Amino acid sequence: MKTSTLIVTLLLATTFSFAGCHEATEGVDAPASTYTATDFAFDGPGELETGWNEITIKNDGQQLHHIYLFRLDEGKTEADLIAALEAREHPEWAHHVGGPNTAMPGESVTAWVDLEPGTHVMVCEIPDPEGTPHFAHGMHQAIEVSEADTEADAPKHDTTLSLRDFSFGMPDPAGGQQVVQVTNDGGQPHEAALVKLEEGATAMDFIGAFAPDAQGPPPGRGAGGYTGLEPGETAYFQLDLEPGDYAYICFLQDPESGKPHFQLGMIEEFTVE
Ligand SMILES: [Cu+2]
Repeated sequence: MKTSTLIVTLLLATTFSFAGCHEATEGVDAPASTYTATDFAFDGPGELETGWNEITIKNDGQQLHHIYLFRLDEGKTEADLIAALEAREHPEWAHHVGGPNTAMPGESVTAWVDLEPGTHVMVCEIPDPEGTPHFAHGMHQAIEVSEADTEADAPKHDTTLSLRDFSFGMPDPAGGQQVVQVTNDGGQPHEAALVKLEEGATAMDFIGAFAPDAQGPPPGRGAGGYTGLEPGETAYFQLDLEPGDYAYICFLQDPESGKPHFQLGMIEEFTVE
């Protein structure tokens, strides 16, 4: 490289980094909180403030875990929610706020959540090998959300994901680090559970491996995503996609048919080149 070219390159790099710097200081960065997941508990802040929050699950357990936040109507308690969830109910007074989806043991997943004031409860709905959801083993934590003086802005995003009744809408996937803006354009709460599939495996092979009579480990691994989100709401999550086959899956249940959404078509396989 000639010296003159090098100088121009350096000047351009400097200009761009100043431009990036300027944009980053325009808004308020979302405050970041980490929740450590073990088998079976969460450990993290019990108080947060309204607006965008960056929430990370750090899985120090042996099983898969996620963060699924509910905001409760006034007068309802953490015990009320756990009793309802144990009865396989998702009551009207518990609003799906979501959070970072499946983190493998030893890994972390980050999402951005827009919080409103009120009592929230964080649960893990992932089942143990016997089929009992982790919240029934005590994996839940209450979080009080109070009004912030200055609410943080939403993060910048690189791509989008639309949740619909019953499908996923997304542009052609790209590899690498990215922030996904997820919006529920449907009429029911939905989630996006991302799975990285082993070569030759389908998303249904992966789901089938969790059946009570299934043999062997599932042909894939949890790779993040976002847990249940109310219709009309938007959130964000971070991905780092290496080449391979993936699938978004929604495990939430359709109240009318009693079927999980993936059985109604809410399952989307894609390949990252
Ligand atoms: Cu769904």
